[in-house]
Amino acid sequence: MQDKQIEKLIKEEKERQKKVINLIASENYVSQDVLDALGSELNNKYAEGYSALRYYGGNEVVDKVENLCKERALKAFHLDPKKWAVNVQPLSGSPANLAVYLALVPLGEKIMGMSLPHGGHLTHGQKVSMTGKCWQPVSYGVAEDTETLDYRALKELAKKEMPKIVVCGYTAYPRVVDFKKMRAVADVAKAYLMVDMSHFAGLVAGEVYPSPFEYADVVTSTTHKTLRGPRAAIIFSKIDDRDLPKKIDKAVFPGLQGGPHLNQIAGVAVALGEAMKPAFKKYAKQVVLNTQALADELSKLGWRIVSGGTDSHLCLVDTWMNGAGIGGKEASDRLEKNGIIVNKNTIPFDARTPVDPSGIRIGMAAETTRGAKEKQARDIARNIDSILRK
Ligand code: DSN
Repeated sequence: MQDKQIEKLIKEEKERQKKVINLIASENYVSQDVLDALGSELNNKYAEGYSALRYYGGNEVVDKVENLCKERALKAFHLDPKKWAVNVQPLSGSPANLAVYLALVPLGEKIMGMSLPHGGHLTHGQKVSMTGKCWQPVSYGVAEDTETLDYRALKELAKKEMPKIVVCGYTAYPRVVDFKKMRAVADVAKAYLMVDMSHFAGLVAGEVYPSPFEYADVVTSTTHKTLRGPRAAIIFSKIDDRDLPKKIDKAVFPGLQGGPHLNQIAGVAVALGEAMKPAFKKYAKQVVLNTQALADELSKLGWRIVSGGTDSHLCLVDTWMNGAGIGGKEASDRLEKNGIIVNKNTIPFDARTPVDPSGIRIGMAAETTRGAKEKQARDIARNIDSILRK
């Protein structure tokens, strides 16, 4: 690079990534092909609109890129193009979720989503997010005794509040979601069912986590977590007489965004191509095995695992344990000093604050990409234990 300052910083970050054990549940390491697509000349092209109607000339190549990405997105999740459509232009997860509400929920109406402290996401109707300011949030959480979803309680809430959309799919919920039951929750209110599968999309593609497509009206996903692609997002919508794809396309562009990032879309296409290979299925399976091994080892060492375990790529550890342990901030700071990167996280019914909560969230997607197996996962757990007990 001519720019030595930035070149040096990129090198530093590359070295940092190599040096640490990365247990951030929403991060991963992409292939060189994904990086090459991101750094390609596709970055230079403006292509506002969709391949059937663009507002700039010179789109003969980028139209093919976007169409190929859409084709692969449907294939990777085994979707019939006559029944499902996909928009691959969202710049990231938050605008993708915002686009769905903009398309389907009149301003001021109700969005029912999980509260952030219980494992939801800012864009599932939190008051501090635009989604909780422009729409009325109806918040739900997990049951106090099991720390898992209580579908009967959710149905009652939906019946009482009559939201226009029910959102499921979370950022810190280690268990599988029963999408059939969530469909029944949405049906009580005659609401849309939106599944935000950002965290577990790679596990769905790898067929180790239930697919939401049989029950959802709309599925959103970032592409950079377990799916192991560039930072971007995609929105799938059911094709029927409600015209969902058309409404969503209009909400993405011109509703929210201008020109799509074609280099990013090419990177998503590369990642989706990789996710359809048999090696990816093995990877997804290993991610879950590794996370379960790590959670099991931590539990044996005396740490409380929220909900008693995990079915996915992440687990939540109650490090505070009602004062018998240490706070989440101290835990994450101590781990970082020792080269292990996690994030502090609230646990359900947390009595502490989000800046110094009771727990940490641990994910194994990134380390599994680097080749970790169950033995390394257990070693990491023992390492974590010895650092937190110091
Ligand atoms: N910030 C992401 C996560 O870490 O889960 C979600 O957007």
